[in-house]
Amino acid sequence: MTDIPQALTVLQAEALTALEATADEAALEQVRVRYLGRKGSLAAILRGLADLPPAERPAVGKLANEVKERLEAALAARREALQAAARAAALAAERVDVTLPGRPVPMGRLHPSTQVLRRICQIWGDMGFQIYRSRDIETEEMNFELLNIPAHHPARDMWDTFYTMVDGILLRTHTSPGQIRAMREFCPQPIRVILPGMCYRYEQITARSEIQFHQVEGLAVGRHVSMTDLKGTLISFAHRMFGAVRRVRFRASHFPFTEPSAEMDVECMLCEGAGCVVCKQTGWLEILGCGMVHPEVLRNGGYDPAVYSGFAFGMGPERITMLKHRIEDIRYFWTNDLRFLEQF
Ligand code: 2NM
Repeated sequence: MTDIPQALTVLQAEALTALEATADEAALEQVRVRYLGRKGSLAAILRGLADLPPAERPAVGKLANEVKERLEAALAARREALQAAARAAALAAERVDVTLPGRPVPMGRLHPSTQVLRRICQIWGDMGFQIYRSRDIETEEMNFELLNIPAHHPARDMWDTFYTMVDGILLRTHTSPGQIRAMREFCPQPIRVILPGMCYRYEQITARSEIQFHQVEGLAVGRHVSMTDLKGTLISFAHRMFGAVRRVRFRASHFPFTEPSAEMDVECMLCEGAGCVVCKQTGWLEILGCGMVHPEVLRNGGYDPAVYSGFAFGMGPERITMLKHRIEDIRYFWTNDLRFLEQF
C-alpha cells in the first residue's frame, strides 16, 4: 500500500518546481493538466483514498484538498506573473517615444503661373475691374471674325490654331473672344473687366513658345474712355505689379482689334535699366500689349462706336514670371519638375 500523505508531499514539491520552470502560458497549461487534470497525478493519488481505512480518510482527504488548493493558488500566481512579464515585454518592444519631433509633412505650393495670375487679378480687382470667365472652346467667329481678324489674316493660318473635328469650333488662341461675350452681356452699360484664362496655339514647342499658356486681358468701355485713361490705368498697374520706382514707356504697335495700338515696357527689374542679357541690353522689358478698341470690335460687342469708346490690353503671366525670375525656358512651366517648382 502506498503512503498517500508522502505521495502528496512529493507531488506538491514536483508540481511547484515544474510551475516555477514554466516560461509561458502554454507550458503552464501542460503542468496544470499533468498534476491537476482529471487524468493527472493528483486525481490518481485520490483514487487510492477509497482503499484507506475509513478512520484515516478525513485527515488524508483534508491534506489532499490543502495540496490541491495550494497548487491552484501557485498556478494562478504563476499565470499572473507570466502575463505581467508578457505585458512588460510587449510594452518595451512597442515603446513609442512621444517626445521625438514629428516627421515633416511635405507642403505643396501654388504653381508660379498661378501665383503671378492671382497677383495680377488682385491688382486689377483693387482697381475696380471684375473678373470675367469665358469658355476655352470657341467659335471661329468669336475668336477671329468679330475681333477684326479676317480669313486671310496670318493669325488664321492653320498652323497657329487648334481646330476641333467640328467645323468652325476651335480652342481659343487668346482670351479676346471672351471680351466680345462680356460686351454682349453688359452692353449698353459701361464695363471694366479682366479675363484670365488658358490659350492654345498650334506651334512648335520651344524654349520661348508653348502650345498652352495663360493670358490676362482687360477691357474698359464707356462713353468717355480715352487713350489717357489707358495710359494712366496701365501705369498704375505697372507700379503696383513691379514697384512704384519703375519707369514705364509705351511704344506704338499693331493689333487687328485695337486702333491705335501700343506695347508697354517697364524698366528691367534685373539690371534696373542698366542693360543685361534678359533685357538684351536695352534696359526695358515688354510687359503687355494694349490699345483703343477698334470701332468694328466695339460694334460687334453691341456698342455704338459713335457714342462709346474703350481700351483693352493683354499680358502673359508666364512671360512676366520668366522675366521676373530669369527663367530661360518656358517648358519648365509644364514639366512638373519639383526642382523647378520648389523654387517659388
Ligand atoms: C492684347 C493687346 C491689345 C484686346 C482687345 C480686346 C477686345 F476684345 F476688347 F477687343 N481684348 N483684348 C487686346 C488688345 C489684347 O493682347 C496682347
